[in-house]
Amino acid sequence: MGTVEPQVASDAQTQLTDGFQLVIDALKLNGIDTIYGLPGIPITDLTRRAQAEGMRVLSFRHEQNAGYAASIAGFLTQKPGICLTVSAPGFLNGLNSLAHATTNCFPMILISGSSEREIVDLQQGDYEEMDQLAIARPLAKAAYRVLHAEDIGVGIARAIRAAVSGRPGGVYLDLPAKLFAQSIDAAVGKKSLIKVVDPAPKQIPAPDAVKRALDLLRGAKKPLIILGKGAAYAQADADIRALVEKTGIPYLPMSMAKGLLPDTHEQSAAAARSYVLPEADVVMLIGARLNWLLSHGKGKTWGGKGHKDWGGQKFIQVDISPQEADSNVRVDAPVVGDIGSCVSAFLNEIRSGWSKPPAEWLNAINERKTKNIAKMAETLAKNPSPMNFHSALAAVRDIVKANPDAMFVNEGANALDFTRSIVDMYQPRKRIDVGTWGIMGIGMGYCVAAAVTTKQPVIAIEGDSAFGFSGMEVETICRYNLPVCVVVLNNNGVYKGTDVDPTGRDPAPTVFVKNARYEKLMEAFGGVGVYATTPAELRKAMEEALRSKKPTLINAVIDETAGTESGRITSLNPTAKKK
Ligand code: ADP
Ligand code: TZD
Repeated sequence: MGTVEPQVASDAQTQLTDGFQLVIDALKLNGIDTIYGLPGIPITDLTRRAQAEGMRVLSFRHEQNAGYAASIAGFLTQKPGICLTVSAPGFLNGLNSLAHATTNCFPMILISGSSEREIVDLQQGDYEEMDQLAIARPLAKAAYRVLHAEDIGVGIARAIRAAVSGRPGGVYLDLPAKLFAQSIDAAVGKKSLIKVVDPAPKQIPAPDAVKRALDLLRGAKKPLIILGKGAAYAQADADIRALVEKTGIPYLPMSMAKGLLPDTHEQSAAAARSYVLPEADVVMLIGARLNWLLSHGKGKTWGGKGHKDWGGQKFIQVDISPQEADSNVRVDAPVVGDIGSCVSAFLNEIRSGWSKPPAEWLNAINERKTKNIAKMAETLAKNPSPMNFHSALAAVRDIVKANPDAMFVNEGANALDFTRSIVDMYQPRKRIDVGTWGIMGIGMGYCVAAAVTTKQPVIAIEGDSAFGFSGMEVETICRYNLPVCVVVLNNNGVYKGTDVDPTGRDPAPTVFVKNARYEKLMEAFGGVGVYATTPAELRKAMEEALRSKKPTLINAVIDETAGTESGRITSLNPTAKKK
C-alpha cells in the first residue's frame, strides 16, 4: 500500500517569493517609499511591481537626472534616496550622481541591475557586460553585490547603514539579473529581511572637545560661525539658531545653509563676507569643509599674504567625520560628533553665561553690511533694457520672499552666483544647488525630488547652459504634473552669448542658437511656456505659476553681454602666461 507523497502536498502549499519581491519588501520595511529610476532589462518588472505595491516610482528620461533626484531626496529627508538603473550604460549614466552624492555627503543608494556574473567575469561579451561593482567602488562610500535571494535583506540593510551613518554618502548595490528571478520559500524570505535599527546613530562629542572649542571661542575678539550644508542636513534647526543667537556671533551661511537662519537675520555677515573672512580671529565651522569653496582656509581671502599663506585664524571644526580636521589648515579645536548632539552640548555649556562678541567687531561688520546692501539695492532698482541678471533677480527675490515655503533650485555660473547673493532664503533646506563640485545638470532632477519629497512648489533658476543638461526632464515634470516653475536666464550661451570663432567657420564653443525658445519645450508636453523680456513679465509669470501650480517654463531673455567668464570663479580658469 503506498503512502501519500508528503512532498507533493507541501509543495502545493508552500508560498514562494522571489528576488523582485524581496527587494521591494526590504525597502518598504525600512520606510523607503520612493524610487527614482529608468526601466529596462533587468529591472523593468521591479519598477512595475514596486509601483503595484504602493511605492512611488518616478521614471526619468535619463538616469543621471534620476540619480541627482535620489541624491537630493537623501539630503532633504535623511533617508537614502534610491536610484534604480539598468546595467552598463544605465549604470554609468547613474554613476555621476553616485559620485556627486558621495562628494556632497548625501545619503543615496544606486541600485543597478547587472548581467550574468560568469559571463562578465570571463569577459565573454554578455548583453551590457560590465564589472559594475569594481567601477562603482572608488566613487562610492560603500559598494555591495547580492547573489542569493536570501541575502537581499542583508544587502539592503548594509546599503542603508552605509549611506546614512557617520558622514553620509553614496552607496552602490549591484543586483544581477538572475537574482530577481530566484524563488525561495516566502516565510524564509520574510525572516531574512532586516529592519535597520538606529541607522544613523547619534555621535556624542567628547566633553573635553566641547570645552576646548568653547574656551577658544570665548577668548575670541572677532569670532565668526560658518554654517555649511552639513548643518542643514542635520535638521537641528532650532538649536543651531539658538547657538547663533545666544552667543551673538556673526555667521556666514554656505550656499545650501542659506535660510537655516533667515538671510535677513541681523547676525548674518553674508553681505560683509570679504571683510569677515580675513578679519576673524576664531572661526567655528559647523558642517562645512575648508575646501575650495572656502579657499582652503588660507590665502588672500583669509588675509594671508600669498595664495598659500595662513591668515592667522584659529579654527573650531564641528563635523561627524573625524578625518576632516587639518585637511587644509590646522584645526585647533575639532569637535567630532553629529551636529545635533554637538550643538546641544554647546548650548548646555553656554547656559551658565556667555558674553557677546566685542561691539567693535559687530559694528565694523554692520557698517560694511549696510554699505554693501545699499549698493546692491541701487543696482537692483535699475531697469535696463534688455533685462540683465540683476533686474531679473530682483523680481525673483520678491517672489521668494512672498513664498518662503517654496523649494529653490539653482544652477549656472552667473545665474548661480548672482542668485545666491541676491535672493534671500527664509527657511532651512529650501535652497538646493550645484554643491561641492559646482556641477551642471542637477536642475530638473532636483526639481522632481524637491516637489515629491516636500510637496511644496518649486522654483528653479537656471542658466541656459545649465538647463540644457537636464532639460528633457520637463517631460517628467509634466507627466507627474509637479508644481515646478523653471526660469531659464537666457543669455544665448555658456556664461554669455557673445563669443565668436576667430576663423569665422563655426559658432564659438560657448555660444548657443540665438533667441532659443526654451519655453516651447515645456509647451510640447502640456505645461505652460512663457517668453519674458522684462522683469514685470517675469514677475507676473512666476506669480501665475505659483498660483496655478502648473509646470511652467519661463524663458527670461537676458542681455547676452551680461555675465562674466565662469561667474565668480574666473580666477580658477588656467590662463597661460603667453597670450
Ligand atoms: P558646504 O559645501 O556647505 O561648505 P560641505 O559639504 O563642505 O559643506 O561640508 C559638509 C560637512 O558636514 C561634511 O564634512 C560632513 O562630514 C559634515 N556632516 C554632514 N552631516 C553631518 C551631521 N549630521 N553631523 C555632523 N557633520 C555632518
Ligand atoms: N559640465 C558640468 C557637468 N559641470 C560644469 N560645471 C561644467 C560643465 C562647466 N560649467 C560651469 O562651471 S558653469 C557652466 C558650465 C558649462 C554653464 C554656465 O552657463 P549658464 O549660466 O548659461 O548655465 P550663466 O548664467 O550664463 O553664466
